[in-house]
Amino acid sequence: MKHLHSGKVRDLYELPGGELLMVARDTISAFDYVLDTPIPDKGRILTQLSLWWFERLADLLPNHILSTGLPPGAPAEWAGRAVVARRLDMVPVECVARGYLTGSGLKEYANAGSVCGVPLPGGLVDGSRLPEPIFTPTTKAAVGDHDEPMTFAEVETAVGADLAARLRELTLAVYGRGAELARERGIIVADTKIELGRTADGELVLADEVLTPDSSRFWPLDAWEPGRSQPSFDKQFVRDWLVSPESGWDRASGEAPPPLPPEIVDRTRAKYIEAYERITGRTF
Ligand code: Q0Q
Repeated sequence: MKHLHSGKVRDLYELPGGELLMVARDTISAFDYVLDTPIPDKGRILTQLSLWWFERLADLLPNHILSTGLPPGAPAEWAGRAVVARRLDMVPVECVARGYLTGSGLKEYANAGSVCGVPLPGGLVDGSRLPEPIFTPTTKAAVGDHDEPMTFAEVETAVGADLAARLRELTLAVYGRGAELARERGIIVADTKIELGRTADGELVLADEVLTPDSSRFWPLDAWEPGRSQPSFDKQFVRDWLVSPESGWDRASGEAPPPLPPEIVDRTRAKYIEAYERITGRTF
């Protein structure tokens, strides 16, 4: 099969019939580095979580999944973390919805009192829940560049008013469904990024992965406290260890982080399993 693209934690291939094969790796990224130490089963756990969400979102919109079985020629070790997807004409906009203010959105808000041109009330702090979820699209930056925020008017210029309205509507619907269900199970989905593509006859289809800790910020609900940085449901053990004296890593040095100790790997794997089992009600 032909290798098309490698992301931080996933690879994309083209199959002989023209379909795509998306393979999730066990790698984890932190502080904008892809760490050397894999988290065993992370790729499989997040692929299965994403497939569970695709099923639950099917009444809102179709998805790109054609098969979850391994195609001929694919290595057996990819079982459970590779999906065959139909090739779509991807919309040139990162479709992001935010229910909480943090990260780049918080920075924009601090400067302008708005995010992607959407005005917000005063007095919001890091981790504040927004009065209602907002659509905060960005450009699809080239590898190594940063995605730039887009106003809704800029999205309309890029893809036309009708499609822009559909992107906002679907992004907010997917986020709303996911955030509500996850919250009932003790997990805040603070924000999420979805990828939408179009078929030859113009149908909008949900692609990529959906509502995973890699495409979204997952926070433990019981630790939520606006006014400071929220702990990550899945990455906090890694972050805390990397910035602790124990790691010997100096983040300001610009050097890549050191390998993770087995205990941090194990506890992080357990968090991915916990997120999967809480949300899906299934045992991994
Ligand atoms: C497509 N990606 C993401 C990516 C690196 C995934 C292109 N059904 C599709 C999909 C999907 N999904 C894509 N293109 C056409 N049809 C998805 C960003 C990047 C690894 C995996 N890039």
